[in-house]
Amino acid sequence: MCVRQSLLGLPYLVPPKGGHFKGAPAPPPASPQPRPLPKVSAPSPASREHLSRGKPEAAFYRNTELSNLYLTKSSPKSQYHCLMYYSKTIYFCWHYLTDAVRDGKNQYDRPFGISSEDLYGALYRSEEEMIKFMYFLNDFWKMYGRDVIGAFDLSPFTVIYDLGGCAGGLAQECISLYPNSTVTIYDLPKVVQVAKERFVPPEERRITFHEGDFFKDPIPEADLYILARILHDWADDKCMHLLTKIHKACKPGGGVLLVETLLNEDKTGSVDAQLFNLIMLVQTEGRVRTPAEYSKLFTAAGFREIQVKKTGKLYDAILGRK
Ligand code: SAM
Ligand code: ASE
Repeated sequence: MCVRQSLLGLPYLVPPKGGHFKGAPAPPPASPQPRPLPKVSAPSPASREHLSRGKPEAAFYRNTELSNLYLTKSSPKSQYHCLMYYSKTIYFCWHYLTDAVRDGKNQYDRPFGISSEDLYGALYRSEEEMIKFMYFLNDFWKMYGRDVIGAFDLSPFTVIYDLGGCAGGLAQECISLYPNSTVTIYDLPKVVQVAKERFVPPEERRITFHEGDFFKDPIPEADLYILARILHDWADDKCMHLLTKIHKACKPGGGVLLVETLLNEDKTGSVDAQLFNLIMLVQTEGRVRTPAEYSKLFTAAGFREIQVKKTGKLYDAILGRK
């Protein structure tokens, strides 16, 4: 059997040559006649007893190690929330992909009957949706958090703000990799409340919170600002507004760490990057960009020494200095 990377980075299992998984019944030979469906019945009490005596090979279907790792809710690497958000929320926007391409804008009015004038008002149309989004985004950092936080040596930066830090998955990675750092999660008040209640344990003294709107409210001084999956939500003018504010607030010698999926310079890219670009079209005001497009925004806001690190995984990192 072989394991491949799927779309969106999740591993999936491919049957071995010959076409079926070990332990599963061999598929019937191809037949031109439709075959009657086999009757399916629950295992008899005797066979259940047999299974519970620890002979799982008697079952046709069971979790593989990979399924146990990524698909069970209790696993620390669980991707459960990610899959649920794709199927229960994003999928409804995809119904209107044609309209999104025609209109060149996101689709909240058609499936949900709400205006997207305030993007996060639409994404967080109920507290339940907001919490689902927070769990969804946090699942990614169980897989890729270490790669992006370790892409550059961030140890010289000790006072760090994670702007739009959400549920804090990256903040947790950051304090665990850099023992002298403290990270403040800056996000909208209702997001900060849920992050405190559900995601970040109160005894974690190196993670603090700041409630605010990064477009309207002041941004405090820091050595490093993390912008993970923020700029892809917005058109260039809003990105410029935010980056310019950050540049003003940043200590001299400080910087910005951008974490995003990147397209190639010629706008080709991995299937994941192309799919994310379409998701950004149906769900946000932004898009997936190339390293040169981000470098241009950074430079225009006053940042210099811009370095791009491709991680080879779903998300890459760009560091700019003041
Ligand atoms: N950085 C996190 C990550 O990568 O998992 C979350 C990324 S999420 C796509 C965007 C985040 O920005 C959300 O947590 C959202 O609440 C926050 N956000 C959106 N608009 C904001 C604003 N005006 N001020 C502060 N935070 C905002
Ligand atoms: C957002 C990120 C996502 C807004 C809506 C979204 C994702 C799915 N829907 O900021 C996550 C995956 N996409 C990217 C580009 O990382």
